Amino acid sequence: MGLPGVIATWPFGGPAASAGFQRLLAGGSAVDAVEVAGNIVEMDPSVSSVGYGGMPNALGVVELDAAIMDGATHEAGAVCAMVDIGTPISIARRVMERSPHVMLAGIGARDFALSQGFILQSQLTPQAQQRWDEWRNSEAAEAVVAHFPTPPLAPDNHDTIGICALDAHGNLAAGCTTSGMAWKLAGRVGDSPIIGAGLYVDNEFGAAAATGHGDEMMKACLTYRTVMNMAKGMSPTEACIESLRYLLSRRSTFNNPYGAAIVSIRKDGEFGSAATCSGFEAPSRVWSWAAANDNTPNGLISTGPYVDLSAVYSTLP
Ligand code: SD4
Repeated sequence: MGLPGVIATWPFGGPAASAGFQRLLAGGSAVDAVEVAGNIVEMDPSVSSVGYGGMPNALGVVELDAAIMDGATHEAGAVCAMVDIGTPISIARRVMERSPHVMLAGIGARDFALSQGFILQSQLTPQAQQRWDEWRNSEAAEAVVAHFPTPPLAPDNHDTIGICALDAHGNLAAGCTTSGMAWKLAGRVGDSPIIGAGLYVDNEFGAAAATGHGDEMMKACLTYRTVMNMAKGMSPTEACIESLRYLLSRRSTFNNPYGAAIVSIRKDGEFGSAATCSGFEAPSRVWSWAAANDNTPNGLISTGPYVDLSAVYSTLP
């Protein structure tokens, strides 16, 4: 059995990983740890890409995506394009545990959350409203409305908290929660709530979660591939790198600095991570992730590694 721990994407994953690890120390399961880690970021209005405080879509509506997967049971739950309900990863967990389905969308997700005792609460903060107002009055917004190109990105207008946890019983779990790409078309759903794309776990081998340009990433089933790479014997970091090399080989138009990144944890508790590039829409922005275990209980933030672009496959090995 491995060393319990939690890994999460981005610097805001630091407090999340730490809170998740505390939950593991208190006897919580890997699923509990993933949920509490997600909730911390979802409820933080200063994080402009997850939950309350997330950036809205092109119509000014905050649509949230989230999913959770339990390695012990191989069950999964997800919500997508959900409006006016907070803590979406908790709704995803309810879908997993209290419905016969895996994913609920839009109004159905919201009504299910209400039936579970959650309350209606706008997820649009005044700051996010102001950012949307500024965007809506820009030429870029006209282009989105008129031509539907990929919406312009800025360093703080997208990012997902992806989380993987291993508990003291040796069970794994993974989760993702996000407001998706800012200014996305209404109804757009990214990779984050899709099992095998934004997150995946196989209790025998490991767990993985992803962040980045979901419209591209979900075409390569990145996290399924990462876990299967660990099953083949790769280290968690090698497994992430191989998946991203696959993405880059199959999506030759995948445009760095639109980035993609993965975090992973193996059955023995070893952490791994990789990204396609530094930058992620801002030259100075580096790929960062956070991990917490007995050695780093407060969540240590690390950076990189990056895929060696000269080693991207021309044909698969
Ligand atoms: C999405 N993957 O909705 C998410 C956004 C993200 O870094 O993680 N951006 O496509």
